[in-house]
Amino acid sequence: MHRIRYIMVGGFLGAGKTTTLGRLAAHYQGQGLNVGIVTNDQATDLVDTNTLRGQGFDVGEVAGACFCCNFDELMETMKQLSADERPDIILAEPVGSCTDLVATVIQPIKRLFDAEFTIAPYSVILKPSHGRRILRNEKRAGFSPKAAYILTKQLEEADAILINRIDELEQKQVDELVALVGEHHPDVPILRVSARSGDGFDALIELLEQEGDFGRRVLDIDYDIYAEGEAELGWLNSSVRIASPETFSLDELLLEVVRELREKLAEQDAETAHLKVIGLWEGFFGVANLISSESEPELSLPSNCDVNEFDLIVNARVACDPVLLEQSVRSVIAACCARRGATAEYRQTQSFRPGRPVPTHRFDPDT
Ligand SMILES: Nc1nc2c(ncn2[C@@H]2O[C@H](COP(=O)(O)OP(=O)(O)OP(=O)(O)O)[C@@H](O)[C@H]2O)c(=O)[nH]1
Ligand SMILES: [Mg+2]
Repeated sequence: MHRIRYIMVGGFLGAGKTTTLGRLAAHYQGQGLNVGIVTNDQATDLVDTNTLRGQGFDVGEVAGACFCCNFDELMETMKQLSADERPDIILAEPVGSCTDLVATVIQPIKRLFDAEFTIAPYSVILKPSHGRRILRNEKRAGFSPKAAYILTKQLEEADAILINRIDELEQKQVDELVALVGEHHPDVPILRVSARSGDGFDALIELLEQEGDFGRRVLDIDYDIYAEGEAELGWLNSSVRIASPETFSLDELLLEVVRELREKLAEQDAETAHLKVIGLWEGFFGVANLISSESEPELSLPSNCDVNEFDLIVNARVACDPVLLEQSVRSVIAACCARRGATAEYRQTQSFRPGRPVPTHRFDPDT
């Protein structure tokens, strides 16, 4: 029985993890390898799971708690992925507000499941806009000092740091970021990538093939600051069936929801970490995102579909009261539906502040 290659890619909310995993999965499948993906969230109804399944990948999900706090379910989910055919590779995406994953996920896999898995270098993606401000210690750098603490800890435990979105940056800006990250993390390889265009992925794939004792950078971390940083975020997952007597463009509606939510949240001075919506209908899907309050909403994966009925999933991670977040989501969806004479039937909504992380295991390789 071969050992499965465990490739985990971390990074803050909206950094580009799902886009990166989709690209890696397509690459490995193209090489004839059997690939499984595991997604993760604090609640059910994940845009990411549906996005990756929509692309034809075999995806298991750990929903309801992060990998570190629900380690047994991560292992069970990976076992399920192996039920039909044992994967060669499992790509895992942890929650974007999670850190300390080396001690609580990689080390436990190494210690308890060494016969079954080999560990690839743990890569962490840096979202340029956010990362630059935090590493430069600028004012209002990233929600709050406590949330910025999470991002810096994520980078600290990485075997490699990926500077993403280079398709949007000038060479000079990329060089500046590489220098800035290098000042803080002088011993860590830094890769320049675009998950969107695939630039830099040859180097990433080469890096991920390296054999060695990866996942060793166990953090010295203050769980009080970490927990308070996470709890500053309002978290919302909602799934809604939208139906109208008239046909309308699915993509326009997805973008409208994100655009109007952005406006509503700006009125409340609530900073967005990542707002993503997916529309699903009969095998078609479209995705729209907003990755910060300053950026423009975008249709990252168009469906090019006209529909009169579809399932909408909203995942919002915004620094505000979750009650206000839910009210904002409901009023925007109501307004978008009203314009089309459509109805919205809520299947499920969960809105909350993430609770304190309590890892199942926490191992230090030196103890
Ligand atoms: N221009 C550009 N956009 C990108 C790139 N990578 C990701 N994006 C976009 O950034 C947004 C967020 O990407 P995701 O892959 O969903 O980010 P994530 O890290 O998985 O987000 P969470 O799971 O919410 O933490 C999407 O709109 C992507 O299309 C990139 O290299 N260039
Ligand atoms: Mg994701």
